[in-house]
Amino acid sequence: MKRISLAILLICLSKLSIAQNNIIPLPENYQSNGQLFKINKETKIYYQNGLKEQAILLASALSPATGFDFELKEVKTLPSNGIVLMISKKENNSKEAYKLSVNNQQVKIAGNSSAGTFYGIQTLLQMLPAEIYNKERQKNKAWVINGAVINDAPSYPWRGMMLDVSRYFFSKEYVLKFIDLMAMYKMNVLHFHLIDDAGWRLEIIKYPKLTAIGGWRGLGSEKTGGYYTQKDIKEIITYAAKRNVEVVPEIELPAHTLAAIVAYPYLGCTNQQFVMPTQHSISKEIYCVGKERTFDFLEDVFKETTALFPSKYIHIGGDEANYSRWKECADCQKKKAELGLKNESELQIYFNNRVQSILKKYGKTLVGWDEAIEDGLKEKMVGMIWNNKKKISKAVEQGHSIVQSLTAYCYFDMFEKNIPGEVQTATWVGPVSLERVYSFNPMLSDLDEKYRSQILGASGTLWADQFIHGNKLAEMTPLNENRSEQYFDYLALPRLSALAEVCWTPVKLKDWTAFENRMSTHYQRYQNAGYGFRLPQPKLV
Ligand code: TNX
Repeated sequence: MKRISLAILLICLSKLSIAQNNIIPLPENYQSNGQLFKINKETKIYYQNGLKEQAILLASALSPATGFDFELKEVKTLPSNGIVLMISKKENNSKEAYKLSVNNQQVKIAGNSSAGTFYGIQTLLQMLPAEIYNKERQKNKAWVINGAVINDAPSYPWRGMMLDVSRYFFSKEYVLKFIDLMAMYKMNVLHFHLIDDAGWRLEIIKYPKLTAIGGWRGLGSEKTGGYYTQKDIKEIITYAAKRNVEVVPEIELPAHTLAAIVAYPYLGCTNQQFVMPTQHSISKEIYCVGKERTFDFLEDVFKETTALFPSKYIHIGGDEANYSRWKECADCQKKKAELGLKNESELQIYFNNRVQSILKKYGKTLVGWDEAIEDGLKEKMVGMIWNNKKKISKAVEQGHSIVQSLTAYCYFDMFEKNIPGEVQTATWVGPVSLERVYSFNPMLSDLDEKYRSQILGASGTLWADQFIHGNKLAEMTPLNENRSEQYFDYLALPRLSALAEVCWTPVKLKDWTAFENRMSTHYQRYQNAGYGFRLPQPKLV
């Protein structure tokens, strides 16, 4: 720990030109006014427009480190002092926009909606000394905020992170803490990769074996895994919603489904009993497209899933389907002939259309990896592009929307830099450095103006296929503090902060050197808030 603190100090010292405004993501408009506001034990938090929940969140963020017990008060007329939370619609039509004004007497946060107010609060926390994120009381600290007027709104509505909880089962507590981290950086979509070959993590009441069998691998003391009960999921969704994070579940199909096929062998083409994998590989077992029972099963699964998740989006994966089973399966081939389809790719489009009509019934929009965007889809979908960016222009012309998750910028399971002795998890894309993430522009430079709003934003991924044995890699991590979950923090940070700025800040304001300078104070914030992270190599050391 001491070593990390010293390194942080050196990084701070190496950035002598630390700007006053170290906020990440950089706000759209920041005007300093030379005044100062000091939070002390007399400071009150006032709120209007039913923002009690936000006031409670703010007080609980400020109390531990300051040691102050804030009085919360609903007010009809605007007071002239204290911290004021309110909703006041501005010209900017984003519901996530806010105006934050700080002068000698008052901090006023006016959001376009409660989401905007929440983001104003996150900005305010970043204007305070980094110690504000400490869970213990910081004695003799002056809680001073530089006066400014900030008008701010996000560039993109989808500012996401994907957690692969299938290959590595993250505890509910980790997920909640990860949501806090996303909220700190104004990210708003948690893409929850709940299903894959290596584990089914979502309780489905009608099919208990999905989790009883498909949630575990290994035997005896080697047994690892777990799953989220529907109660856990509701808790995660409620916690996230309070922090303006929408949880989008991914129910992979037709491939990446070995765990389900182990639990219910009839879902596969061969009816064989397979076992849960203990090594990472992409299984060639796939849901049988030739059997109606497959669709009955999916109908039931989506009935429970859509009832559970309020998001209008359901991700169905659709990536990396190996068609060899469909080619060998008499029922699948019969179906292909009946439908007059030429090949197995068309069978997958048929599969997706069947799923899409189930989702439509529940008022949901389908999200899929880029393999799922094909001609012949009956409804508009959201394509999450990890690989084939050539599909984007045509997809938007066809009315689909896009979230960018390109491997070269958004795959945080990749190592960041070649550092001697550093354990590299995934390597197949090559390094994804902080600077590279920061350089990402989700917008296509030549995209016609009329399609631009269909580029919804970007999403980082924390794939966990390299962690299939639980702690194997984590024991070798540079953090040397042995838990896999800390290693995921290490993969996520600081890259998540860079992606947050990519998604939020207008591209014309982006500047790598200025970002690096602002970052220098954020390592301390991560540490105080209890997150693992990867330090850049300080230039002066
Ligand atoms: C590709 S991208 C995958 C995942 C792996 C990841 C590892 C995509 C849709 N599929 O199954 O975990 O690479 O980097």
